[in-house]
Amino acid sequence: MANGQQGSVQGEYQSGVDAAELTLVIGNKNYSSWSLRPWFFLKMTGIPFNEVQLSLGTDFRQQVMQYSMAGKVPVLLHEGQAIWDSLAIGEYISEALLAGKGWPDSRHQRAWARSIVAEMHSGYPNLRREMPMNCRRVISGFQPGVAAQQDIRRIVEIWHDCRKAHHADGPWLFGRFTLADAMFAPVASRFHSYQVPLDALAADYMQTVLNTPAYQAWLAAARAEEEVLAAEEV
Ligand SMILES: N[C@@H](CCC(=O)N[C@@H](CS)C(=O)NCC(=O)O)C(=O)O
Repeated sequence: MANGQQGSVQGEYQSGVDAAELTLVIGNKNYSSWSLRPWFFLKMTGIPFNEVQLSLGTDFRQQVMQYSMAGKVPVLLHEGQAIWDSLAIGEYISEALLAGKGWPDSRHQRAWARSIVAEMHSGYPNLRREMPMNCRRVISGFQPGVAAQQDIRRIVEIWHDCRKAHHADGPWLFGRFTLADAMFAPVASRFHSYQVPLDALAADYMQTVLNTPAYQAWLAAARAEEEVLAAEEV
């Protein structure tokens, strides 16, 4: 089913989950790109949840170890179990709470979506290093290095391929909103912050992500945070 150009897609995803059942542990909204992924996925699919926010700057290790021995955020807590790592959390949400609707409908599309999500999850080290997520900042005149430019070109290529194939079904990578969009949401934020020049198709997709009430709510919270992590500032 096609969605409107922007906004909520919640109506398509009925989970019946009680907010009391689900807790997502995240880091600073301004900086924690991995936290944004499951947070955005839950918000966009309308699944209610509690949030525990930790500072990546202060006593992080000590605090996060209460939730996950992996020592990183995000962590999802459900039915007495901790699920860590953004992709494992996304898979869990799709399977346990969305009856599989977190992924596209056809096997072919699911394989494609899983491929680009895996590529995102394990790739683009130069983009990550040179252009750390910093939602509230807009940096003009930033020039990515050659390797980061290569990462950017590859991501734009992925967005093009997906949007060209699925534009008739809605504004997301696979038409309707899926986990793939949540996994690429921090890239949309980075492209905006670092003012990456984009063609119309890629700019349009970036804007689809940025214009959602979910992203806007994350951004408003990021702007309200006072902590500055020097290591994340370019
Ligand atoms: N592959 C993990 C990466 C998680 C990650 O690196 N999280 C960062 C915050 S964005 C973190 O916890 N950093 C703190 C640390 O490494 O001490 C995922 O997908 O969740």
